[in-house]
Amino acid sequence: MTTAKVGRPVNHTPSAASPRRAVPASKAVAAPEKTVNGTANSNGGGAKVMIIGGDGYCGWATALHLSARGYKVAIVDNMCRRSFDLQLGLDTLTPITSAHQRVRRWGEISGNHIELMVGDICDFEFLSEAFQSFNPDSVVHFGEQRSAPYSMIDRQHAVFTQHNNVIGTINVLYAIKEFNPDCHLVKLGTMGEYGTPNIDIEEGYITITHNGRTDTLPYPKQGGSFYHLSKVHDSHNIHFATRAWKIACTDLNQGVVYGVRTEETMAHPDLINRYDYDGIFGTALNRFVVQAAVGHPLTIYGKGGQTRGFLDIRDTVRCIQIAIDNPADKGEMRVYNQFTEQFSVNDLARIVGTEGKKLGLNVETVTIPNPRVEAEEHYYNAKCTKLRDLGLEPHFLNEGLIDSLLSFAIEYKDRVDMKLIKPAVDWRKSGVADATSKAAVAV
Ligand code: NAD
Ligand code: USQ
Repeated sequence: MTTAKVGRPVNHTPSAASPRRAVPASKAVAAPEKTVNGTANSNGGGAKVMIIGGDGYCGWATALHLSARGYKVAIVDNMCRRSFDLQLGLDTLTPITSAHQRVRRWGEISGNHIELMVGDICDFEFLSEAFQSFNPDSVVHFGEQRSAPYSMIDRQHAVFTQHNNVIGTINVLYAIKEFNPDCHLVKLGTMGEYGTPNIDIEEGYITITHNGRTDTLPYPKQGGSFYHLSKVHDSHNIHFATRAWKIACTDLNQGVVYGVRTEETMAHPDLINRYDYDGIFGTALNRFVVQAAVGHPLTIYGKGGQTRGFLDIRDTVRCIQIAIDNPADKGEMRVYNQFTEQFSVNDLARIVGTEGKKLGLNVETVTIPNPRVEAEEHYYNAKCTKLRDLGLEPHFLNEGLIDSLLSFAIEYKDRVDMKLIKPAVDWRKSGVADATSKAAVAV
């Protein structure tokens, strides 16, 4: 990894910041008997789960959720997400501690050791060592550049995103094949792989009859950014590898995640999760909540009819556990659509506006010329029954949840930099010149 050259996306040349060796960051602590607040159980039974991208928003919450439930967890992360903030002048709403401090504190309060391996999965030598030293039963792969706007800043960021995501995933596939052929890959895809077709969206596959013949085929993909397309390419590569090498994979096409609190991340201030609200990494509902808290009009891009699947971060962690506990068969790429409800951007603005007013906030909206190229009024009906069938009990978006999210944002509102709120990247203007400084919303 990295280089952390200011104004450039990180590259893949090893440096002192990313040791090639998969060195555990802290020594093992007591056996995983204790639970946080006494509510977790131990149904993980010591199963070994490697969480790639475990320092990120979804990954950190998942690492703690699984660790509290008796899984033996190792985090693999090269900290590039933290570098993006440094490069672009962004910051999370919440004051997050270092990855090392996080796992140390978690060990102290839970008695459960999380191994921390700092390195880049695009560096196959590092990844090989990590695989061979930890020998995972499952790998949960969150470790990608996940912002659509970041991938559209300019050519360099598009190339970085596709290189990081596609090559990283190919490396994970090779590591499983060579070192742990029985290891189940749980890969985070995205609902945005499907785009917004004028027909119902199925879970991964669609049965088509064409000229009198019928087949079940991967559902057509129409990613709306170079980021979303990196996930499409991952899905194709994984599908091929499952067939060629009999690898078992579950591809989770996740919708937009909202919320920040999980039981474990709220157990101590050092465990708090990141919360992005800026124009590059902030996602729709999380942004609207912060905007309402600081009196910024809610930024609706275009007509606001853009409809997506959404889920609470407490359901993300539970979906991952369900996927781990119900592995795909060898040679199978199982696909689940991981969201619980659909909303349009206008729906979200209405909900946040209504709840904000109850808290005495003056919530306004503003229509911003859409910086993205996307349908603003469209049909959207995506299936999401498979995870429910396996036991997911969703936390739906209700008044209580918005209320608590708003209160959370109000608690941290002094940390909000208003300059970071505006949309920072225009799909149509993405060019070949280095546009980092233009996208650096803080300048
Ligand atoms: P995040 O950016 O907060 O976390 C990703 C983590 O992966 C970061 O800690 C980063 O440092 C690490 N990483 C990236 N490239 C790496 C590499 N080459 N080697 C090692 N570590 C690397 O993102 P997130 O919001 O937690 O998303 C996690 C995954 O879930 C992503 O794959 C994303 O595409 C997917 N997803 C996220 C959402 C959402 O709303 N946040 C929705 C759908 C899907
Ligand atoms: N939007 C606004 N105003 C804003 C922010 C967003 O109107 O201030 C609109 C966007 O134009 C888009 C929709 O809200 O139509 C969703 O945008 P987003 O930024 O919340 O989500 P997106 O860019 O699609 O990406 C996020 C995560 C990504 C994940 C994806 C899931 O960053 O990692 O893959 O959600 S999905 O959208 O289902 O593909």
